[in-house]
Amino acid sequence: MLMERISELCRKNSAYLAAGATVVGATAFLLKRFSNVKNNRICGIDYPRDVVILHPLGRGKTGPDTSHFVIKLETYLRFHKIPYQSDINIDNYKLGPKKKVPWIEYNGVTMGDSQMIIEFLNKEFNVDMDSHLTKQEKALAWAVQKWIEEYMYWLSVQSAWVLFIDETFRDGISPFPMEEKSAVKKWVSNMTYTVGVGRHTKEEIHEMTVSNLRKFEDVLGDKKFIMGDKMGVVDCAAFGIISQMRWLTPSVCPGSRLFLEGEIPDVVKYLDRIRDQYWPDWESPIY
Ligand SMILES: N[C@@H](CCC(=O)N[C@@H](CS)C(=O)NCC(=O)O)C(=O)O
Repeated sequence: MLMERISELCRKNSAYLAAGATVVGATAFLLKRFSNVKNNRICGIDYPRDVVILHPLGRGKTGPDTSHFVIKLETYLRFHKIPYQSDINIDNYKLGPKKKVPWIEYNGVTMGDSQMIIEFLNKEFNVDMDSHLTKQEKALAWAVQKWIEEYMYWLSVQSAWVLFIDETFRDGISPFPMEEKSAVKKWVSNMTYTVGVGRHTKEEIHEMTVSNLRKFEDVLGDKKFIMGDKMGVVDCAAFGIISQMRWLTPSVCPGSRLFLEGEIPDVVKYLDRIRDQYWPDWESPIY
């Protein structure tokens, strides 16, 4: 009886129902369009032209950013004196096109991944930090860079953000509030487990960290930079990762102890050289 009544009502009011459905659909479409427009920042309105807008992670007490790859990119920007502004937001890693930091906006282009950004800016600004290298030297520099970025990076992350996370938060190295410590540990542990480094014991990680830092000391020797007298992109990457191991990792970490106890003097001189030249504001960056 009730069903019959409902279908009769529907038949009589089918035109109204169709119109209602159209209005609901159109509203949903417009809302979606509107929210997309809001997310798409417009160059010249939401941010200035001809300036790289850098989206970093966040400051630690002992260094300008807690992301290795932000420091890599910023060192490159400073080397070439490319004008940039940092847009600090602790959620930046969720907002960028690759859901990682760093990411940039430049004259209408939004881009993630430090290496892709460097290659893009090389073209935009007609610069090339590696122009002094031969083809073979470029390939060797790339191999060293990937060792540091894809292996030492994860050892560094596992140490600072899993094994010594209590000290990382206690010592003010973390830009995240204390109440987020457990969530951050869980998030990072999931990543390092997936990558593989998170499956090693604490002792194994310490041993790998120490032995890789010593190998980096051997690669450097008494050279000013990794490939000789001139700085290249590989040095921006190495500085990004190894500066975190020295200045943004708790001093109880066996890797940090190597720096403090004078065991890797060439690495110390190398980091000091780059910091003194490009990061006079390391302790309190002028953003
Ligand atoms: N290959 C990327 C790596 C960037 C990266 O791993 N960034 C980390 C911070 S150092 C990040 O955003 N992690 C957040 C996540 O993976 O969810 C690049 O060179 O930019």
